[in-house]
Parts: sequence; C-alpha cells; structure tokens
Amino acid sequence: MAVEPLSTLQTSPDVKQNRQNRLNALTEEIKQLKKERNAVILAHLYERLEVQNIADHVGDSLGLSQVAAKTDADVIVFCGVHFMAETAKLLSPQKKVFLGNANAGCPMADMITREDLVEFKAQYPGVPVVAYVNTTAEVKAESDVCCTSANAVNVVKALNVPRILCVPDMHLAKYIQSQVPEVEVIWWNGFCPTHLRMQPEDVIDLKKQYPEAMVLAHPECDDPIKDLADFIGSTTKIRETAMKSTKRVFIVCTEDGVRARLSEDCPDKLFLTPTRACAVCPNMKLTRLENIRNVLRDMEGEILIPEDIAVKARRTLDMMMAIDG
Ligand code: CIZ
Ligand code: SF4
Repeated sequence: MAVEPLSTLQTSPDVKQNRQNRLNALTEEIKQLKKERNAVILAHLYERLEVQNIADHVGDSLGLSQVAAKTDADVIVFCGVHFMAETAKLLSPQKKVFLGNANAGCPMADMITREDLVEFKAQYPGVPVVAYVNTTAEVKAESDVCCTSANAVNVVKALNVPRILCVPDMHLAKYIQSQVPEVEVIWWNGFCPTHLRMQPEDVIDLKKQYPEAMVLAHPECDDPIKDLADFIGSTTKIRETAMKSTKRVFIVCTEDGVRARLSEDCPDKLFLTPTRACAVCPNMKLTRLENIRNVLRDMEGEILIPEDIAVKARRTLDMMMAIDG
C-alpha cells in the first residue's frame, strides 16, 4: 500500500480541524476551571501563540508580575519560566502562584548561584550588585537592586556610584556599560543561549532583501547584532516600537514569540527573525494548553519562597520600582 507523504498529512484539513477542535475543547475547560479557582493566566511574550491567546495578560516578566499583584484573583498561573513565577510570588505573597509548566527554567538564571554571588562580592567589597530580573530569588536576596532590560540603564544611572557588579548577563551588562560610560560595570559571564544563536550575517542578509527594514534587538543579543540595530530594548519596548512605527518590515532579534505576537497583532506589517538561527527558547515553549489545564485542575507545584529569602529579594524589587517601576 502506498504511504501518504508526510507533507500531505501535515497540511491535511482534517488534521488542522482536529487540532482546532482539541484547542477549543481545552480552552473551554480552562475557562471553566479559571472561574472555579478565581485564577488569572499570565503569558510572557516568548510563549507559544496559543498560550498567549488564552492568557488574561501578555507582557514581560515585571509588567505581568505587577498586573498580578493588582488583581483580586486568588491564583496566578504564570506561563513563562521559573524566575518569572518567583517574581510574581514575591510581589503577590498572599496569592497562590504556579508555573504553567513546572519544568520551565531559564538557563541564564541558572548560570549564577547564591554561593557564586557571595564569592563574586567578596572580590569587590562594597560594590553594589545589580541583578537582572532573570535570577533566582536566592540571588536577588544577595543583591542590592534588581533591574529589567527595560529599566537597567535608568537603575544604574540612579545608583550614582562609580562601580557596579552586574549579574548574570554579560551582554546586558555590556549594553549598560555602553550607555553609562561613567560607571565601571563589572559583569558575570552569563548569557542567553537563545539570543546568542542569532548571527549578524543573518541580519545583514535580510537587510539586503529588505533594505527598508527596521532592526529591533534585545540587549541580551551579542554586540555585533546590537551594532546593526535601529532600536535596542526589552520585549515590551520592541513590541511598542514596532506597533507605533510607520515602517512595514521589521527584523526582530529576540525570541521568536515576539515575532509571532507582532505578526498576529499587525497583519499588514512583515516581521522576520534572523533566518538561519533558531530563535526559539525551548523552555519558553514547554507550556501547552494541556499544562495550564492540569495546573488549574490539580493545583500542584505551587511556587514557595522561604520567608527570609523572600524578604530580602523583595527589597531589591522594591528598590528597582522606586527608581523606575
Ligand atoms: O523580563 C522579561 O520579561 C524578559 C526576560 C525579557 C524582556 O525583555 O521583557
Ligand atoms: Fe532564559 Fe534566554 Fe529563555 Fe529568556 S530566552 S528564558 S533569558 S534562556
């Protein structure tokens, strides 16, 4: 018997219809459970589109955690990675916080432990530590102030000190250094594997095809990509810039979820990612609708932070928000 080619199976309307029916059924189940639990679903811009589309709010980790703190929901399901759910828990200590998929971690956040930071600080006594939000609560608790990719430059300027330690992302740190040359930035050698897969040649090739394209880059990218960028900023700022711009074509140098979100939000514009690189963070794609349904149904894997750590970690977030919330 002749075997049907895979390409035919993948594009078959039946397969698509079945998938849509399954997503619709799961969506209904999630809506029902959400009501029963008085829950709110938050999705990071790097999440799968179907997860973003079912969420009550889509955004970056700090923005979502701030939204969570203001809602009267009892339960927060954070579709993102572990440090994001921890940040939400720090800002909403009375609420039950769950990750959409408990296995979703951030390799960059895991590149520095509390013990590493204690040793790093011992080499530079008295130098304040600026911790990127992509850190564990334990690392935040050992730091002086937190920052995001949106406010890092303002936070460092406001500290008004001659030197800072910056953890864990060396590429964000280099970006801060370029923007605040009067401060000596001493960085930890962490990085984001997803952003580092993007190559400047890919951007250059796309620019040849679309000379009018605007290049948008995240500070976690390596310098050669950032050097090609017309705009450098956080996911939220990249999104806002592309939505407001009168340009029609954009090369989006950050995790692919942002390109997917923008393509859906602005169907009259063209959003491209550097082609040869796979700009997909495997951890951000772990959460599927089934996982969200299971979390709401079973309420297993609640994010809990020991009180002594939470008190200190919250202080670094509060200090950041006092400077630039
Ligand atoms: O803080 C976030 O959400 C991250 C990891 C990136 C960004 O630029 O929004
Ligand atoms: Fe971590 Fe990079 Fe994935 Fe963001 S994209 S969660 S920094 S590994």
